[in-house]
Amino acid sequence: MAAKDNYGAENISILEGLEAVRKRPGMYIGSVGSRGLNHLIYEIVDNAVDEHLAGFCSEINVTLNPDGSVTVEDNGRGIPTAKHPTAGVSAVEVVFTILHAGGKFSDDTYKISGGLHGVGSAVVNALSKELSVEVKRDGKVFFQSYKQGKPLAPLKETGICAKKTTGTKVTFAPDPEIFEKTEFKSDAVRSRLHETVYLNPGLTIHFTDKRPGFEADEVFHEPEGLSAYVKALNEGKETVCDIVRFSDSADDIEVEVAFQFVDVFEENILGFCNTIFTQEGGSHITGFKTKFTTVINQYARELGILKEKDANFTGTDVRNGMTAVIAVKHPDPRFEGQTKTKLDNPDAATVVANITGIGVTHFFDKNPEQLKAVIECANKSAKIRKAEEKAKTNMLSKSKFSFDSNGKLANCESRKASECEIFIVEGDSAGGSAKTARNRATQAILPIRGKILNVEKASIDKVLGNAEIQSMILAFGCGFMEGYGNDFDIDKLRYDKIVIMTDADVDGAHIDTLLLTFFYRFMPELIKAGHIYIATPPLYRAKPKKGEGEYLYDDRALEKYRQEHEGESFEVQRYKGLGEMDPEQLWETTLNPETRILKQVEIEDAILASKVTEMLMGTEVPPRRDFIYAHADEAEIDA
Ligand code: 2B7
Repeated sequence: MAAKDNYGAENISILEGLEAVRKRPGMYIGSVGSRGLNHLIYEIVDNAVDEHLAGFCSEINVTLNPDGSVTVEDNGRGIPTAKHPTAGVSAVEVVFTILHAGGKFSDDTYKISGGLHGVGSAVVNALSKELSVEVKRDGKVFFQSYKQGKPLAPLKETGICAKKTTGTKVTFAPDPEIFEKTEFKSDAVRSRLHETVYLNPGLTIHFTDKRPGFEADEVFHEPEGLSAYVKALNEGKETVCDIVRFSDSADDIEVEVAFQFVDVFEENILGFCNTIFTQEGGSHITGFKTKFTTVINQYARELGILKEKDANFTGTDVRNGMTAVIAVKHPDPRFEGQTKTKLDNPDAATVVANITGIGVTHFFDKNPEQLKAVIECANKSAKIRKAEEKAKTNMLSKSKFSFDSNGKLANCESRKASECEIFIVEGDSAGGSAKTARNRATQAILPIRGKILNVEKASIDKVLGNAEIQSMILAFGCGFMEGYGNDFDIDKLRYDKIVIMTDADVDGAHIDTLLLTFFYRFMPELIKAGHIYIATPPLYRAKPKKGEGEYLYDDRALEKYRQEHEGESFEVQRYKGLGEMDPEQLWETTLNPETRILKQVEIEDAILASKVTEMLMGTEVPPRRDFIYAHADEAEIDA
């Protein structure tokens, strides 16, 4: 303890502070898993970003070192090195050891980015096996190092440098006593750094991974800022208008907005305050949304698209297809909500609304054609919403008391959703076999007949009027059309797994595609949360004269079997459909969790299915099963 002489009452409370962080790391960084680990990097980087926001730092280097430590370096002013008037140690030491150092050295509007409001450095220090800091300032180089947050010696002058060379360099190694694993996940770090430069167009971040096997070198710099962000978010999508961008400030609140409409049926609106991602939204987002709705409705009336008797478009209508990023800087942000990521300041709503009104009007006054295209998106959404509202009232009145509208569902006995599965089975005969074969405690069977309606093509009221679709919606129990009727509630889902089970032929593939399209359009959350699966029944059963038979799931497996059994005689049975299997075989190959193969559907698969459906609208050619499967997640034995 080299710094012993300095240790008075103040220092005891410092040690207590650091100990509190080590005792409850989750309170400060969320978790001690890989997210929390990465958080250490963000805390340090955020301090450098603050220095950028203060106007003094243009470059940040982030290096993952071969020994598992991280180095973050900025070219800002360097943390002040002079003795802190009350703490009796250098300001550097205060920053790295005192939990409430936030803002002490800062100008008024300084504290702007980052999560822990200035105590990040001390938290990271407390959770590091070792940490060292080097500051260049006033033509001198200073150094101090710590172990588990405790200084090994006071800040020391170690050399000289050019007077104009200034900055801070921090190297730390996460403490394995605290973290489950101490290996950083570079993908998450890189995307966070990329996000940071979209929000700070003047900043360059250089990322280097020097760990053996992970070597990487990348420079993040986005001089186009939010426009580039929106462009990246919309990559690969068909655009409906140009990127609209505006920024201004009022009452000390800076506002920057970029948005663009694309040809998709959803909205994607991201908010930031002081470069912190506001996951739960808040006043800045509300201000933007409210004003945007008003402006579009005014335009729609002026243009006669909405007639006097027509109701206004809803907010959801006018944001159909919108991708937007709204970033504000607020001198005194307040965050509320479950994860403290909802901006609460009412003045942010007013300022964003005013600036949005001016910005949006300015753009659309000059670009009437684009305005019409955007209003057309709202119109489409409104039509669907109205049809759906009507259909929903009809449907609800028909089926209030039952969740099996036509008596086809063979439900399972358990009511514990986490252990329940529902199989959507093509055809009554396969449905019958499946009902006999299943484990009735946890497995429900819903037979559907023939080809369900093409949901891309049909209007919403027809879709919801379709008996097969009604049975599914009612069986699942969680409503539908998230974001439109606002009726969807994933917590009400009755089954953990929804398994599509169709014949291994082209018709089966077509039904898979239609079902995926339906899920994608009406219940995308089910896919995103990983509840949708496709069963893979075997195509063949091969049986040698002597010995056990074997199920083969595709042609490749059959070919392999042939090669392995060359010279032996064996029989191959080809299953043309699920109906050809007896209940026992169906159980063994497709239903039994121990032996079956399920493919979990990812949202990309469903997007693809929806595209295929769109592509095939009006044609008779069914897509090949391979086409879906080629893009499905790797097959996994689901145990
Ligand atoms: C609230 C605390 C954390 N700080 C300063 C000044 C510059 C500065 C910092 C920093 C991370 C890794 C390289 C202010 C602010 C402490 O007070 S922290 N630069 N960089 C950093 O942590 N980078 C500062 C006023 C005048 N001179 C310097």
